[in-house]
Amino acid sequence: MSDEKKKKGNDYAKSIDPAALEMLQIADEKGISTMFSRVDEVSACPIGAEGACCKICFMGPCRFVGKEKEQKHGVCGANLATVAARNFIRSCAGGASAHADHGRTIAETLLMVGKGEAADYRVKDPIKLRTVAGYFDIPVEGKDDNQLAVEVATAALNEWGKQNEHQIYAKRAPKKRQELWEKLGVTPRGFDREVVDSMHRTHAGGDQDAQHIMDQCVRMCLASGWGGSMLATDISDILWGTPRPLTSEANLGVLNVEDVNIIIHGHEPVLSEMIVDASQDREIIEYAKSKGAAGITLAGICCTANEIWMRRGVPPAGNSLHQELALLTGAVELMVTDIQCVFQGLVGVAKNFHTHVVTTSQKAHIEGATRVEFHEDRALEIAKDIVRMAIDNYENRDAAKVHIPNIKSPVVAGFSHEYIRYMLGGKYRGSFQPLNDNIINGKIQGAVAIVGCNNPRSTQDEGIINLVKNFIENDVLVLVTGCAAHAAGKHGFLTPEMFENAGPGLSEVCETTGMPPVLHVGSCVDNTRILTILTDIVETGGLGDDIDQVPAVGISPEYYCEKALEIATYCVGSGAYVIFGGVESPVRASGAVTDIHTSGWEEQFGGKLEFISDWQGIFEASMAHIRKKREALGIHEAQERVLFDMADRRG
Ligand code: NFS
Repeated sequence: MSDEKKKKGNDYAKSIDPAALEMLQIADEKGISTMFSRVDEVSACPIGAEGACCKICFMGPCRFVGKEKEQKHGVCGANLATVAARNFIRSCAGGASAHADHGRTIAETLLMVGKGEAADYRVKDPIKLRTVAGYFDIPVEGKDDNQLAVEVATAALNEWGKQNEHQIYAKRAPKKRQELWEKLGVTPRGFDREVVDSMHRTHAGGDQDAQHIMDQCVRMCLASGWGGSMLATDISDILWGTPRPLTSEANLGVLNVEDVNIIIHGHEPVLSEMIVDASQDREIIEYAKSKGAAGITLAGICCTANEIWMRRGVPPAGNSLHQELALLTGAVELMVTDIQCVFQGLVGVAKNFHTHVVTTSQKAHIEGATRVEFHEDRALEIAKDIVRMAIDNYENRDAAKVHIPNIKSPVVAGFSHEYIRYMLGGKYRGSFQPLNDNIINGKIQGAVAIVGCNNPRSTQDEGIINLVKNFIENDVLVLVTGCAAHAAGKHGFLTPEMFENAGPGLSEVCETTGMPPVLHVGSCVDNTRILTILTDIVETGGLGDDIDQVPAVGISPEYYCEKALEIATYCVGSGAYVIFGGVESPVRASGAVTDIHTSGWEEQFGGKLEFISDWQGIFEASMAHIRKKREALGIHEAQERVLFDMADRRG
């Protein structure tokens, strides 16, 4: 949606999700403010929205406005390119910090597990523990899980604090990519160093060359993508299991009027996994029954929902714009939160009901919320206290205020790259070869990753869903993560039967291999699984020798946050074409920085970042890119190739 259209306020649909529309009607009737209504009350600052305001010192803020703004200078002499580049890298530093610090917490938990200091957790995937030990060159023979957990966690935590050495995980990229990073000087050092470097150089009077700032931006984001975030994914798999497909249901209809309903919202599985355990405890369930409830329903919101959806089958209640709507059902006894994408508006909505909003992270509290600090060494005990608090609140529910939309869809989630290999090649011959073969023969034209957020300045789910639908119809395999994965699930796109809605080529491959045309790959931190998949595709052969040659596109149709910008940047640095939709570029005021993000990065990295507000434009640009990459590989003419079927695999 264009900014112009947005300025007109209410003249666009708030959501294409019928459950959201039903709840918004209730919000209107009750006069309860939500993100959907506040977005019309708070108009975006037009100068800040395009990255043309500099407030990093107190001689300003300096605003760059008017036709000649690119020729103007701030009090210090900075031009608009410098200002926009500094604004962009500082946003990415926020996003990268969130993702990488999430990884640090998971690594610290693994260390505690290994040392026997977090008795409620254990190593659930010892094979992955040994795989990760291999990345760090840690010998595994004769070591038990706990000893190895200590060694792996210690090595991993060391990555955050490295001074001049490069991150070990950078070696997981295709060889050619590593050489390119080396040549361009962007191979990432320790994560903490890269963020401090970025904040330091963008202090007033520091780095004042847009290109030079953007080079550091890529290096910092690579440190988060191939470092902190990828470690978050790997160590989560070690502690809670590498995902395999699980069935569940998605949307607000998963809440149960007869149960104590608990929503878990945020990002780190350290908390959500324990809440799942606590809510399944026999004694706790009996306690809920003693209070008159039929049982306990646990449901997730945002990315932590993805984590427990794909590992435990816990139903997702919705993406980030559903967080307030879930409370509006009046049927939620308690929402327990940790970090990121948990909005202050929740407390205002909860006040109208009996709902407790509980914050648990040392890093995050919301004024007016109930505080129960979470500590890994007493994890299950604290999780049980939180669940009991929800049960005790059940009797305070006002039946007259309860309205749960009867809307939910069946979903299958949890396609880790390990599982995709297994699904395509079987236990002993797991391989991406069948996928590559079918991309080469044109049955599958290419792949897109649809990732990231909701944003109330776009119609909720509209861009995501139209893109998913059109891509599969055009034989493009779709991978989804984060809030985009929720959208795909809510709208019925995460089932194997979806192959019937795919184009003839993709449909045939899906039917033969059992692979759904839309694969739920995980949470937002798990976008690193997509880097691994792309690297596997490259290493399997036949589709070029680096990520920028693969016919693939990364898309965030409804982005809202700094994390999304950081993901975009590490994907571009890895060679991907990335398109963001909904709101336009946050630094569009500067033609020079826009040029760096597009033609400049394409020349340097073979990938680029574009902002296209409407989904139709995103779709066309993506298909054109896929065609261009197929042509470059010489695979644009249709070829007939034999599909791998079960007999081939057995052979
Ligand atoms: Ni990621 Fe967006 Fe938040 Fe997850 Fe959802 S909003 S950048 S998808 S929950 S992090």
